[in-house]
Amino acid sequence: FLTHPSELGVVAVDFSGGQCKPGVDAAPNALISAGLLEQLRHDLGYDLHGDSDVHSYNDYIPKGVPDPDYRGMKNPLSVSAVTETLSSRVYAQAKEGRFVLTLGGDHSIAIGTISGMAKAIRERLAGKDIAVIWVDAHADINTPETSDSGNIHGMPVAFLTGLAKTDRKDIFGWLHTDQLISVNKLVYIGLRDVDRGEKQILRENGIRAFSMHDIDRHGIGRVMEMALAHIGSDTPIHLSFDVDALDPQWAPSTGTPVRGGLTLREGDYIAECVHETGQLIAMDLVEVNPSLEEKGASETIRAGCSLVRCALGDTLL
Ligand code: Z70
Ligand code: MN
Ligand code: MN
Ligand code: MN
Repeated sequence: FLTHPSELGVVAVDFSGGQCKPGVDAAPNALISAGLLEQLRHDLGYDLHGDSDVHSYNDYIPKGVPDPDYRGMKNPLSVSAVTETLSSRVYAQAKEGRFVLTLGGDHSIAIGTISGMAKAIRERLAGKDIAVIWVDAHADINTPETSDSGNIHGMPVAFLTGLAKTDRKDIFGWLHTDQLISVNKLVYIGLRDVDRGEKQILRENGIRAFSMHDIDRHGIGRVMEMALAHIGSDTPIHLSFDVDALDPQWAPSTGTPVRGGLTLREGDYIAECVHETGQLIAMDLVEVNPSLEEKGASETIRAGCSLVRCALGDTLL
Protein backbone atom coordinates (compact mmCIF):
# COMPACT_ATOMS: atom_id res chain seq x y z
CA PHE A 1 0.00 0.00 0.00
CA LEU A 2 3.03 2.27 0.28
CA THR A 3 4.60 3.54 -2.92
CA HIS A 4 7.80 4.40 -0.99
CA PRO A 5 8.07 1.75 1.74
CA SER A 6 11.50 2.89 2.91
CA GLU A 7 10.43 6.52 3.26
CA LEU A 8 9.12 7.84 6.53
CA GLY A 9 7.06 10.98 7.09
CA VAL A 10 7.82 11.95 10.68
CA VAL A 11 5.30 14.11 12.51
CA ALA A 12 6.25 15.31 16.00
CA VAL A 13 3.33 16.75 17.93
CA ASP A 14 4.09 18.63 21.15
CA PHE A 15 0.48 18.86 22.24
CA SER A 16 -1.09 18.12 25.63
CA GLY A 17 -4.48 19.88 25.46
CA GLY A 18 -6.53 16.69 25.24
CA GLN A 19 -5.97 16.07 28.93
CA CYS A 20 -5.00 18.03 32.06
CA LYS A 21 -1.45 16.96 32.97
CA PRO A 22 1.42 19.01 31.53
CA GLY A 23 4.53 17.24 30.23
CA VAL A 24 3.20 14.90 27.54
CA ASP A 25 4.07 17.66 25.05
CA ALA A 26 7.77 17.06 25.82
CA ALA A 27 7.69 13.44 24.62
CA PRO A 28 8.57 13.94 20.93
CA ASN A 29 11.76 15.79 21.86
CA ALA A 30 12.60 13.19 24.50
CA LEU A 31 12.11 10.32 22.04
CA ILE A 32 14.17 12.07 19.37
CA SER A 33 16.90 12.98 21.88
CA ALA A 34 17.05 9.32 22.91
CA GLY A 35 18.08 8.60 19.33
CA LEU A 36 14.86 7.17 17.86
CA LEU A 37 15.07 8.86 14.46
CA GLU A 38 18.78 8.16 14.16
CA GLN A 39 18.09 4.46 14.87
CA LEU A 40 15.42 4.39 12.16
CA ARG A 41 17.76 6.05 9.69
CA HIS A 42 20.99 4.29 10.55
CA ASP A 43 19.94 0.82 11.80
CA LEU A 44 16.77 0.30 9.75
CA GLY A 45 17.70 2.27 6.63
CA TYR A 46 14.74 4.63 6.43
CA ASP A 47 14.82 7.85 4.47
CA LEU A 48 13.30 10.48 6.78
CA HIS A 49 11.02 13.33 5.76
CA GLY A 50 8.81 15.69 7.73
CA ASP A 51 9.73 16.99 11.19
CA SER A 52 13.32 16.26 12.24
CA ASP A 53 12.73 18.31 15.33
CA VAL A 54 9.51 19.39 16.93
CA HIS A 55 7.33 21.72 14.95
CA SER A 56 5.28 23.64 17.49
CA TYR A 57 1.68 22.60 17.13
CA ASN A 58 0.77 24.97 19.92
CA ASP A 59 1.18 27.73 17.32
CA TYR A 60 -2.14 26.55 15.86
CA ILE A 61 -4.09 27.13 19.06
CA PRO A 62 -6.34 30.16 18.42
CA LYS A 63 -4.79 33.14 20.21
CA GLY A 64 -6.61 35.75 22.23
CA VAL A 65 -9.94 33.94 22.22
CA PRO A 66 -11.40 32.12 25.20
CA ASP A 67 -11.78 28.34 24.89
CA PRO A 68 -14.68 27.51 27.20
CA ASP A 69 -15.99 24.00 27.76
CA TYR A 70 -18.48 22.89 25.11
CA ARG A 71 -20.79 19.92 25.78
CA GLY A 72 -18.42 19.17 28.68
CA MET A 73 -15.32 19.03 26.45
CA LYS A 74 -12.22 20.80 27.78
CA ASN A 75 -10.14 22.97 25.40
CA PRO A 76 -12.42 22.12 22.46
CA LEU A 77 -11.28 24.92 20.13
CA SER A 78 -7.59 24.20 20.78
CA VAL A 79 -7.83 20.44 20.28
CA SER A 80 -9.93 20.93 17.16
CA ALA A 81 -7.54 23.51 15.63
CA VAL A 82 -4.39 21.48 16.36
CA THR A 83 -5.84 18.19 15.08
CA GLU A 84 -7.19 19.89 11.94
CA THR A 85 -3.69 21.17 11.07
CA LEU A 86 -2.16 17.82 12.01
CA SER A 87 -4.66 16.04 9.76
CA SER A 88 -3.53 18.01 6.72
CA ARG A 89 0.17 17.47 7.53
CA VAL A 90 -0.32 13.70 7.90
CA TYR A 91 -2.41 13.70 4.72
CA ALA A 92 0.39 15.45 2.80
CA GLN A 93 2.96 12.83 3.89
CA ALA A 94 0.61 9.92 3.13
CA LYS A 95 -0.25 11.31 -0.32
CA GLU A 96 3.46 10.89 -1.15
CA GLY A 97 3.10 7.17 -0.45
CA ARG A 98 5.22 7.30 2.69
CA PHE A 99 4.78 5.54 6.02
CA VAL A 100 3.65 8.18 8.55
CA LEU A 101 5.12 8.02 12.06
CA THR A 102 3.55 10.41 14.57
CA LEU A 103 5.09 11.04 17.97
CA GLY A 104 2.64 12.53 20.49
CA GLY A 105 1.42 14.21 22.49
CA ASP A 106 -1.74 12.95 24.14
CA HIS A 107 -4.10 10.58 22.34
CA SER A 108 -6.46 13.34 21.14
CA ILE A 109 -3.96 13.80 18.29
CA ALA A 110 -5.21 10.55 16.72
CA ILE A 111 -8.19 12.60 15.51
CA GLY A 112 -5.68 14.33 13.22
CA THR A 113 -3.49 11.38 12.26
CA ILE A 114 -6.19 8.82 11.46
CA SER A 115 -8.42 11.31 9.61
CA GLY A 116 -5.44 12.35 7.47
CA MET A 117 -4.51 8.75 6.66
CA ALA A 118 -8.11 7.71 5.92
CA LYS A 119 -8.52 10.51 3.40
CA ALA A 120 -5.14 10.01 1.71
CA ILE A 121 -5.63 6.24 1.30
CA ARG A 122 -9.16 6.70 -0.10
CA GLU A 123 -7.74 9.07 -2.70
CA ARG A 124 -4.68 6.99 -3.55
CA LEU A 125 -6.37 3.56 -3.57
CA ALA A 126 -9.77 4.02 -5.23
CA GLY A 127 -11.87 4.55 -2.13
CA LYS A 128 -10.21 1.90 0.05
CA ASP A 129 -10.94 2.04 3.79
CA ILE A 130 -8.16 1.77 6.37
CA ALA A 131 -8.29 -0.39 9.49
CA VAL A 132 -7.17 0.84 12.92
CA ILE A 133 -5.51 -1.24 15.64
CA TRP A 134 -5.87 0.73 18.88
CA VAL A 135 -3.51 -0.57 21.57
CA ASP A 136 -4.46 1.01 24.90
CA ALA A 137 -5.57 0.38 28.48
CA HIS A 138 -8.53 2.63 27.60
CA ALA A 139 -11.07 2.58 24.78
CA ASP A 140 -11.01 6.37 24.17
CA ILE A 141 -14.51 6.11 22.66
CA ASN A 142 -16.49 8.38 24.97
CA THR A 143 -18.78 10.87 23.33
CA PRO A 144 -18.89 14.33 24.93
CA GLU A 145 -22.13 13.17 26.55
CA THR A 146 -20.82 9.88 28.03
CA SER A 147 -17.47 11.33 29.23
CA ASP A 148 -17.08 11.94 32.96
CA SER A 149 -13.77 13.79 32.61
CA GLY A 150 -14.39 16.04 29.60
CA ASN A 151 -10.83 15.20 28.46
CA ILE A 152 -10.83 14.86 24.68
CA HIS A 153 -8.06 12.22 24.73
CA GLY A 154 -10.83 9.92 26.02
CA MET A 155 -12.98 10.67 22.90
CA PRO A 156 -10.91 10.42 19.68
CA VAL A 157 -12.43 7.13 18.50
CA ALA A 158 -15.97 8.49 18.91
CA PHE A 159 -15.19 11.42 16.59
CA LEU A 160 -13.24 9.28 14.10
CA THR A 161 -16.07 6.75 13.72
CA GLY A 162 -18.78 9.41 13.51
CA LEU A 163 -20.40 8.15 16.75
CA ALA A 164 -19.85 11.62 18.23
CA LYS A 165 -21.43 14.26 16.05
CA THR A 166 -20.91 18.00 16.04
CA ASP A 167 -22.65 21.01 14.56
CA ARG A 168 -19.75 23.38 15.22
CA LYS A 169 -17.36 23.89 12.29
CA ASP A 170 -14.66 25.03 14.72
CA ILE A 171 -15.16 22.05 17.05
CA PHE A 172 -14.43 19.01 14.85
CA GLY A 173 -16.94 20.14 12.20
CA TRP A 174 -13.99 20.03 9.75
CA LEU A 175 -14.13 16.21 9.88
CA HIS A 176 -15.85 14.95 6.72
CA THR A 177 -16.98 11.44 5.83
CA ASP A 178 -13.89 10.75 3.69
CA GLN A 179 -11.80 11.22 6.87
CA LEU A 180 -13.76 8.79 9.04
CA ILE A 181 -13.27 5.07 9.76
CA SER A 182 -15.74 2.22 10.06
CA VAL A 183 -16.46 0.63 13.45
CA ASN A 184 -16.09 -2.72 11.63
CA LYS A 185 -12.45 -2.01 10.81
CA LEU A 186 -11.44 -1.07 14.34
CA VAL A 187 -9.74 -3.53 16.73
CA TYR A 188 -8.70 -2.87 20.32
CA ILE A 189 -5.90 -4.66 22.16
CA GLY A 190 -4.96 -4.33 25.84
CA LEU A 191 -8.15 -2.83 27.32
CA ARG A 192 -8.56 -2.90 31.09
CA ASP A 193 -10.05 0.47 32.14
CA VAL A 194 -13.22 1.08 30.13
CA ASP A 195 -16.03 3.40 31.32
CA ARG A 196 -19.63 2.14 31.60
CA GLY A 197 -20.84 4.29 28.73
CA GLU A 198 -17.95 3.11 26.59
CA LYS A 199 -18.79 -0.55 27.24
CA GLN A 200 -22.30 0.12 25.98
CA ILE A 201 -20.93 1.82 22.84
CA LEU A 202 -18.58 -1.12 22.16
CA ARG A 203 -21.43 -3.62 22.62
CA GLU A 204 -24.03 -1.75 20.58
CA ASN A 205 -21.65 -1.31 17.66
CA GLY A 206 -20.21 -4.82 17.76
CA ILE A 207 -16.66 -3.46 17.99
CA ARG A 208 -13.91 -6.12 18.17
CA ALA A 209 -11.93 -5.73 21.41
CA PHE A 210 -9.25 -7.91 23.00
CA SER A 211 -8.95 -7.05 26.69
CA MET A 212 -6.17 -8.14 29.04
CA HIS A 213 -8.55 -10.96 30.02
CA ASP A 214 -8.50 -12.21 26.42
CA ILE A 215 -4.70 -11.98 26.33
CA ASP A 216 -4.48 -14.00 29.57
CA ARG A 217 -6.85 -16.62 28.17
CA HIS A 218 -5.49 -17.05 24.63
CA GLY A 219 -1.98 -15.62 24.78
CA ILE A 220 -0.77 -12.70 22.71
CA GLY A 221 0.07 -14.97 19.74
CA ARG A 222 -3.51 -16.18 19.28
CA VAL A 223 -4.92 -12.70 20.00
CA MET A 224 -2.84 -11.23 17.18
CA GLU A 225 -4.00 -13.97 14.80
CA MET A 226 -7.62 -13.17 15.65
CA ALA A 227 -7.12 -9.39 15.47
CA LEU A 228 -5.45 -9.57 12.05
CA ALA A 229 -8.01 -12.10 10.76
CA HIS A 230 -10.76 -9.62 11.68
CA ILE A 231 -9.07 -6.94 9.57
CA GLY A 232 -8.29 -9.19 6.60
CA SER A 233 -5.27 -9.26 4.33
CA ASP A 234 -6.32 -6.61 1.82
CA THR A 235 -6.64 -3.63 4.17
CA PRO A 236 -4.07 -0.96 5.09
CA ILE A 237 -3.51 -0.71 8.85
CA HIS A 238 -2.97 2.32 11.07
CA LEU A 239 -1.48 1.34 14.47
CA SER A 240 -2.34 3.80 17.25
CA PHE A 241 -0.26 2.82 20.28
CA ASP A 242 -0.91 4.41 23.69
CA VAL A 243 2.11 3.63 25.86
CA ASP A 244 -0.25 3.09 28.83
CA ALA A 245 -1.22 -0.24 27.23
CA LEU A 246 2.07 -1.43 28.70
CA ASP A 247 2.14 -2.31 32.37
CA PRO A 248 3.40 0.59 34.57
CA GLN A 249 6.37 -1.66 35.34
CA TRP A 250 7.58 -0.95 31.79
CA ALA A 251 6.01 2.45 31.15
CA PRO A 252 5.45 4.28 34.45
CA SER A 253 5.71 7.80 32.98
CA THR A 254 2.25 8.25 31.54
CA GLY A 255 -0.80 10.26 32.61
CA THR A 256 -3.14 7.40 33.49
CA PRO A 257 -1.15 4.27 34.40
CA VAL A 258 -3.29 1.16 34.95
CA ARG A 259 -1.82 -1.93 36.54
CA GLY A 260 -2.17 -5.35 34.94
CA GLY A 261 -1.00 -4.37 31.47
CA LEU A 262 1.11 -5.75 28.64
CA THR A 263 4.72 -6.70 29.16
CA LEU A 264 7.19 -4.84 26.98
CA ARG A 265 7.69 -8.06 24.99
CA GLU A 266 3.93 -8.38 24.39
CA GLY A 267 3.85 -4.78 23.19
CA ASP A 268 6.83 -5.33 20.90
CA TYR A 269 5.23 -8.56 19.64
CA ILE A 270 2.04 -6.69 18.66
CA ALA A 271 4.14 -4.17 16.72
CA GLU A 272 6.20 -6.94 15.08
CA CYS A 273 3.10 -8.88 13.99
CA VAL A 274 1.53 -5.81 12.44
CA HIS A 275 4.79 -5.05 10.62
CA GLU A 276 4.95 -8.63 9.29
CA THR A 277 1.59 -8.25 7.53
CA GLY A 278 3.15 -5.76 5.12
CA GLN A 279 -0.09 -3.75 5.51
CA LEU A 280 1.09 -1.20 8.09
CA ILE A 281 0.93 2.34 6.72
CA ALA A 282 1.12 4.52 9.86
CA MET A 283 1.87 4.45 13.56
CA ASP A 284 1.14 6.85 16.42
CA LEU A 285 3.05 6.61 19.70
CA VAL A 286 1.28 8.65 22.37
CA GLU A 287 0.95 9.46 26.09
CA VAL A 288 4.64 9.25 27.04
CA ASN A 289 4.98 11.89 29.79
CA PRO A 290 8.63 12.25 30.89
CA SER A 291 7.71 14.65 33.73
CA LEU A 292 5.64 12.02 35.58
CA GLU A 293 7.35 9.33 37.70
CA GLU A 294 10.61 10.90 36.62
CA LYS A 295 12.68 7.98 37.86
CA GLY A 296 10.94 5.85 35.24
CA ALA A 297 11.05 8.38 32.41
CA SER A 298 14.07 6.98 30.60
CA GLU A 299 12.62 3.48 30.86
CA THR A 300 9.31 4.68 29.41
CA ILE A 301 11.12 6.47 26.58
CA ARG A 302 13.18 3.36 25.85
CA ALA A 303 9.99 1.28 25.76
CA GLY A 304 8.45 3.77 23.31
CA CYS A 305 11.52 3.63 21.05
CA SER A 306 11.39 -0.16 21.11
CA LEU A 307 7.71 -0.26 20.08
CA VAL A 308 8.38 2.05 17.13
CA ARG A 309 11.44 0.09 15.97
CA CYS A 310 9.45 -3.17 16.11
CA ALA A 311 6.61 -1.69 14.05
CA LEU A 312 9.12 -0.49 11.49
CA GLY A 313 10.70 -3.88 11.02
CA ASP A 314 13.52 -4.27 13.50
CA THR A 315 14.12 -8.00 13.69
CA LEU A 316 16.65 -9.88 15.72
CA LEU A 317 17.76 -12.14 12.88
C1 Z70 B 1 -11.33 7.98 30.65
C2 Z70 B 1 -11.81 9.33 30.13
C3 Z70 B 1 -7.82 8.03 29.09
C4 Z70 B 1 -5.78 7.86 28.42
C5 Z70 B 1 -7.00 8.22 30.13
C6 Z70 B 1 -9.82 7.85 30.52
C7 Z70 B 1 -9.31 8.05 29.13
N1 Z70 B 1 -12.00 6.91 29.96
N2 Z70 B 1 -7.05 7.80 28.02
N3 Z70 B 1 -5.75 8.10 29.70
N4 Z70 B 1 -4.70 7.66 27.65
O1 Z70 B 1 -11.39 10.34 30.69
O2 Z70 B 1 -12.57 9.37 29.18
MN1 MN C 1 13.30 10.56 -0.07
MN1 MN D 1 -5.35 6.39 24.66
MN1 MN E 1 -4.76 5.07 27.56
